[in-house]
Amino acid sequence: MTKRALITGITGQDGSYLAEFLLSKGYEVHGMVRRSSGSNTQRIDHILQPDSHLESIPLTLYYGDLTTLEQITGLIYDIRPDEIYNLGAQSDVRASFDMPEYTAEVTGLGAVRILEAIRRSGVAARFYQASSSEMFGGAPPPQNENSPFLPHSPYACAKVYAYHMTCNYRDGYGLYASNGILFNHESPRRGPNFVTRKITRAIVNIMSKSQDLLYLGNLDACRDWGFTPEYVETMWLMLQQDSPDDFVIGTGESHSVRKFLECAFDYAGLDWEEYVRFDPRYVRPVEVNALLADSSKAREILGWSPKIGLEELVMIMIDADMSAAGLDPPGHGYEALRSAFGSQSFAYRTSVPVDNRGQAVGSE
Ligand code: NAP
Ligand code: G4F
Repeated sequence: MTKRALITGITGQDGSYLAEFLLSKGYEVHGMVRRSSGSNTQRIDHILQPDSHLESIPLTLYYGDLTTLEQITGLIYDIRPDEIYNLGAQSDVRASFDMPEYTAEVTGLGAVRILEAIRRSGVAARFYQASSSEMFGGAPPPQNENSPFLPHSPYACAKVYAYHMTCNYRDGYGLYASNGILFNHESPRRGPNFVTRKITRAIVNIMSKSQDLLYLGNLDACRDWGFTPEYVETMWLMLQQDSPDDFVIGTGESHSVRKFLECAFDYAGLDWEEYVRFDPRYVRPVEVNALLADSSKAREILGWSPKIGLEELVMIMIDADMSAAGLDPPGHGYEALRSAFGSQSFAYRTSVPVDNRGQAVGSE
């Protein structure tokens, strides 16, 4: 029997890779999309508009918003999904300080609306909640499933609420509901305001002479940065277990923003200190200083371990941004992808070797 999955946040970085991954597994995929005055489907357009010789693709999109129950309940009744992945969120930590109420509404209450719709409908859907390492906030590294949550932002507070509600519906109503506590994960499809993509895009703009300087905030914060396509697989793995549970997912290596800068500018043959300037607007009222994942539980139970480390990640992102800008990339990122995952023919069949234009890396 074909399995059906419903994804909120399908137009985001993770949602687009997860959709590809589930399609490659033979799922019928349904995605909830916010109405927008412009286009917000760029990350999945390559799935929706495949080459004409391909068979029709079992991906259906619906308008909906996490701030209201009406569409969520309707979608769950109509689709009767086997699995629901709640990836939709106001996911920008800095912006959450400017929009605390809206962030709570979408990132916190959004999860509860779905849980409540599952409970009321009686549909036996398994639920994945996109929890975040940001919830650990001030907890000393390394962080695992037993570390305390000491949230340092409105975003993190909203995620902690959604995390606990997920556990509550699991314990109280017997729902199959799991939290993936994912550490930072990046890719060529990362939103341009997050620090990694802001840096890789700026480097390409500097090379093409359309940008002179890059303004950043705190360079001392440390993050455990992984490669997104490897992380969406863990979401699926979590929902394939006999019983629901919570898992920390990360590489087990942590680096400062400064280190990411050095690596990225080095790869492009540039000296970062010539181009980077400080702008206090990017400093947060409260910072999370150090995130480092202890993913022993996921390694043992899910059998998962990441293949891409910081240097490969930097090369993958810069190669993709250079290609998208019409520049000739050094190509070590593409080599890293090929050596880690092999080459694939069609983008939507596999989530891994795809660049930010949806092109299958390694297919000629
Ligand atoms: P993202 O690129 O910012 O995507 C967020 C998605 O949520 C987009 O599809 C967005 O739609 C949608 N969305 C925003 N507000 C919505 C609303 N009111 N109703 C319905 N949908 C809404 O985030 P991501 O990096 O893919 O992350 C996916 C999830 O994992 C998020 O919940 C994030 O908080 C969480 N997470 C991410 C990381 C990470 O490092 N990436 C780590 C831990 C947890 P538009 O495209 O229309 O904006
Ligand atoms: O790239 P960032 O904005 O990611 P952040 O805040 O760690 O949040 C991301 O990861 C979380 C998982 O831990 C997710 F839950 C969340 O949804 C999001 O995906 O910032 C990383 C670090 C911060 O310490 C920030 O202060 O980079 C520092 N930074 C320095 N200058 C900057 C900048 N961040 C941004 N976005 N822009 C800057 O100019």
